[in-house]
Amino acid sequence: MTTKLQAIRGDITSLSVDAIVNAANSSLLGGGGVDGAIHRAAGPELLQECRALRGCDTGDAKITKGYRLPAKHVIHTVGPVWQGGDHNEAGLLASCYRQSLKLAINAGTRTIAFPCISTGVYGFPATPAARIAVETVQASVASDAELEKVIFCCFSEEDLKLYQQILDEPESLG
Ligand code: AR6
Repeated sequence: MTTKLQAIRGDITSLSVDAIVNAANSSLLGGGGVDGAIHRAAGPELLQECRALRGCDTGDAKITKGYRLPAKHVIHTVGPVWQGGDHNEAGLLASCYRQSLKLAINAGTRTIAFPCISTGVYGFPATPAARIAVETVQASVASDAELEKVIFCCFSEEDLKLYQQILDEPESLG
C-alpha cells in the first residue's frame, strides 16, 4: 500500500488523526503560533508530560499523548531558525520531518498531520520549506506499509496553494 500525501487548509488542533506534529522550541515548554494553539487545546497535562522530556534538539523530535486533543499523539519537533540559509537550515528541517515520521511509525500511527514547520516565527521561506517537507516525506514513507496518510495542514491559503502545486508536480508522484 502506498501512503497518501494530502494538503489541506485548517487548524491542526481540530484534526482527528493518530498524530499531529508540533512546531515547538527546544524547551518543549510551549510558545506562540501552532505550539501555543496545541498546548491550549490539549490542556495542562500536555505541559506536564513535556516538562519530563527535558527539551529537544533542533532537528529532533519527541512524542507525547494528545490529552484533550482529538489527535492521539503529539510529536514535538524543533525546526531551525532561518539564518540566511547557510547554517544547515535545510538539513535540519528535513531531519524534523524524518525524525517525526520515525516516531510516528514506531507508535503505530496510520494518519499524521504536519504544520509548516519553521515558516512562522522561525522565518524559513515558505517555498523551499514546502519542497523539503514534501520531498522528505515522500522519501521517508516510500517503504512503509502501515502509514496510510500524511496531511500537510496549512494555515494560510497561500501555503495550501504552494503545497498543492508541489504535490501535483509529476516528479512528486513517487
Ligand atoms: N494549525 C496549523 N498551522 C498553524 C496553526 C494552527 N493552529 N497556528 C499557526 N500555524 P510557528 P515556527 C502555522 O510560528 O516557525 C513558537 O512560539 C503558521 O501559520 O507556529 O516553527 C514555538 O514555541 C506557520 O505556517 O512555528 C517556537 O518558539 C506554521 O504554523 C516557534 O514558534 C509554523 O509557524 C517555532 O516557530
